[in-house]
Amino acid sequence: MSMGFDKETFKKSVLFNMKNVFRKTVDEATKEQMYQAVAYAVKDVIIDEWIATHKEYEKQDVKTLYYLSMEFLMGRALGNSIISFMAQPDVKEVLEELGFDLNAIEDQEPDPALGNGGLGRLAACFLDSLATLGYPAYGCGIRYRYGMFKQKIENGYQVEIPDDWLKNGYPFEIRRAEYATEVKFGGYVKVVREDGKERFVQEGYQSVLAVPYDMPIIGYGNNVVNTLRIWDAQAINTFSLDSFDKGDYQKAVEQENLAKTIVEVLYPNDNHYAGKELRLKQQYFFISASVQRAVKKYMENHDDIHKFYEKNVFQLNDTHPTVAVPELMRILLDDYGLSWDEAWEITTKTCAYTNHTIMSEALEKWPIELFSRLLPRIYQIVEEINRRFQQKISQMYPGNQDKVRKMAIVYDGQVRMANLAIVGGFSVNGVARLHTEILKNQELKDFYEMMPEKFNNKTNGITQRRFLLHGNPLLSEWVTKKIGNEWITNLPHIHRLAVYADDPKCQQEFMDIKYQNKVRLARYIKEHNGIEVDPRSIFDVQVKRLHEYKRQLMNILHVMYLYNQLKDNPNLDMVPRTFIFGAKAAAGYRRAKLTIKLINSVAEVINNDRSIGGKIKVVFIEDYKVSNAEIIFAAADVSEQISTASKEASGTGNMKFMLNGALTLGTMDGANVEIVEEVGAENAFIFGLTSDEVIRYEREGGYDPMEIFNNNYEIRRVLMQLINGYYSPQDPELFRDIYNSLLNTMSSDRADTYFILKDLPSYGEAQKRIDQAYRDESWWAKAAILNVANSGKFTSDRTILEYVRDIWHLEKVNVEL
Ligand code: B1N
Repeated sequence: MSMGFDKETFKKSVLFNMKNVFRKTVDEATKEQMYQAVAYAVKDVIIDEWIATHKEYEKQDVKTLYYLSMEFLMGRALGNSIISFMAQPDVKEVLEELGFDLNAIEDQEPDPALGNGGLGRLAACFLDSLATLGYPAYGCGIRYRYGMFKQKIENGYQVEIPDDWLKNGYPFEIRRAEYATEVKFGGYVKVVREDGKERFVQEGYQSVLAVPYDMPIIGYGNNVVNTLRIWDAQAINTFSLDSFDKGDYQKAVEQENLAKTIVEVLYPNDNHYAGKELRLKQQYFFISASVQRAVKKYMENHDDIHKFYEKNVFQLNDTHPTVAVPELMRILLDDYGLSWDEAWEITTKTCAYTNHTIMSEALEKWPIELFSRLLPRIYQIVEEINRRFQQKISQMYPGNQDKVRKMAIVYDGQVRMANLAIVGGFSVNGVARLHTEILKNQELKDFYEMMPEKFNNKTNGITQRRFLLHGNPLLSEWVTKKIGNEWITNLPHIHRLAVYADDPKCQQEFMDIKYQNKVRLARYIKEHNGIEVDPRSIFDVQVKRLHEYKRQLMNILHVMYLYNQLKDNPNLDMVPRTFIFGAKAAAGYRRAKLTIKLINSVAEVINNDRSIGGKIKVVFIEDYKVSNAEIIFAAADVSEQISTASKEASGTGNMKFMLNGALTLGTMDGANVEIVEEVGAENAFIFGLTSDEVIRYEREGGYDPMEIFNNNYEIRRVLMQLINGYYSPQDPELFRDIYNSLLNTMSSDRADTYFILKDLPSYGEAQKRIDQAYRDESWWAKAAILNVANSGKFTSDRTILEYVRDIWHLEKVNVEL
């Protein structure tokens, strides 16, 4: 049991909060009030460790990581905090004594969703691992007033509801007004001459006050509490309505509006760059505040700014925080008066960049006009970085304009953020082995040839504390009973389960747990979707953001095909299957939204057709998010990881399924490659084009989906059902765009951009293999247990240790209370 926690004190604290905050006794309290009272009691326990941790950091003068990210998809804090104190049984008891159920209380917490998908959730897993391993780190981000929208399904369509997560206050955050700092936008740069030296000052700007809120990040059982610091924006000067100066009044109103809009909402795009001015404002806002604060904090205890990089490292979570490079330069040049070379050395020794995608539509490129208008001084610095870099290119490759064209930071009227991030830092990493190889050999080939020493791979990972210990208590207890609890902080230890994979009794126990978890999910689906599903059927799950490259469309086309087979032959011998989908589509992504409608239309027809004897069910789970994800992973038999090879940088859902004993049905893409390597190809279902084949088709052409359409009757039949009203009798044209996207060259550069028809036959065969394999329960149980047993590599603890070893060079800290 953990140091800071005492059951009786905790109970008193809950009762005290109930009285003080709500003026209520426990028997009158609502669940929501109970949640608040418990959350504040938990914060009480945290706070001493939080203070102690930072005292220790200061005492040891540690090197600190700043993980700069536009997104942190934290999920609920209460349950995880309690687990981190190893106080879960006690808290459960206290609540039962007070007449409440811990699960129901946890359910009251809003799910802080300050992120879109994998990239934001990865940031959250990294913070969990950093604290658990005892490394000094801050997460730095934005306190969006509205997080990821809540999804409702109405008449089969996605409807977006604002996520007002701060409505009732958030008990775990602390406002730190003392660290508020000004961030400036617009205006112009004036050159001032002072004793023979030039100084650059920004004038005529608008500014906002960045005010940080801190959230505790609790290490597992080690007294370490790190900080997620998210910035709110406030107007800098309250203005008076009777202001004489019209200009001042106008400016004050504008600044007030700027502050309000800047942190208003998370852009709900995953793997897509929209190029909106407000987005660049958001980026500079939180970066300027974070970098200013980091420099100030360092200078409070050090006198030599030249050694800044010895105590600080900035990790850029994709290109979104790349203005950190010119912002650090600005501070060093303009505020500390360093020379360009001095400032450049410090900056490039401080910054490191992670690339998360090669999708070209995600590449951030800002028009010079916008960039220089919004950030005039920053733009000057970017131009100078570019000028010097182009000079270097010309020295290395004399007369080679092609190299300049490809690698320049400012080119063709645009600022290219990836190029800036590569040039401005000392490390560039991809997020899975295959992804990094593609970066080195294709996307970033020229940079790799010029500076190979910067490039490295860090295969993603996930935290087993949330996705097994918290999300799947039954399996978690079973694992601990078999092999002890070391896996909680040392996941490779879970390999000890492998010896049980062949044991019939263990197989039975495992399958019973899976069954109970399926019952739990079935209950959730009944409650939230009103659909009855059979927990004895195969739960075949695809949950992730909706994107064409992730190919939810291929999944549903296969369901349509299966349904046709069943209609032809109602006696078809197949294991009953429940196809489960969960996905949010970016609000402006038409085709993705239409795909959701298609899935729901197919579900509507199939689920209501009694002639197929319930052999297929299709469920679209509304509002897929971290909290229900935990329930979904625990219940899955089949994990759909079916992106077009080369397109999914890593994937992390794939790892969460594996950890919970689902078998992967996937392409050789992203981290699937490494998953299969760990678990063995015989314990997964692999199909489809390889990344080399995809890349060759993309380069050389030679893929014609129409040929498949003409020659494959079953595929043709399914595609015709998209345009003959089979699933949309009131509007036969409804799915025409999807049909066109697969066959019609006019609708995109190349029909079937993501090789869906090409991979469909081999996908269907892999699905058949699954149907056969599931009939042998012992085989299936063995393969599932082996998936759990071989998931050790995919803990984010391993990923963090690699970042520390190769990039960050942090020292582990012990915190004694
Ligand atoms: O990052 C994850 C990977 O596991 C996924 O494969 C990858 O798709 C995801 C712009 C992104 N890449 N790029 C984004 C998100 C928001 C945005 O505005 C791009 N997300 C990923 C973690 O490495």
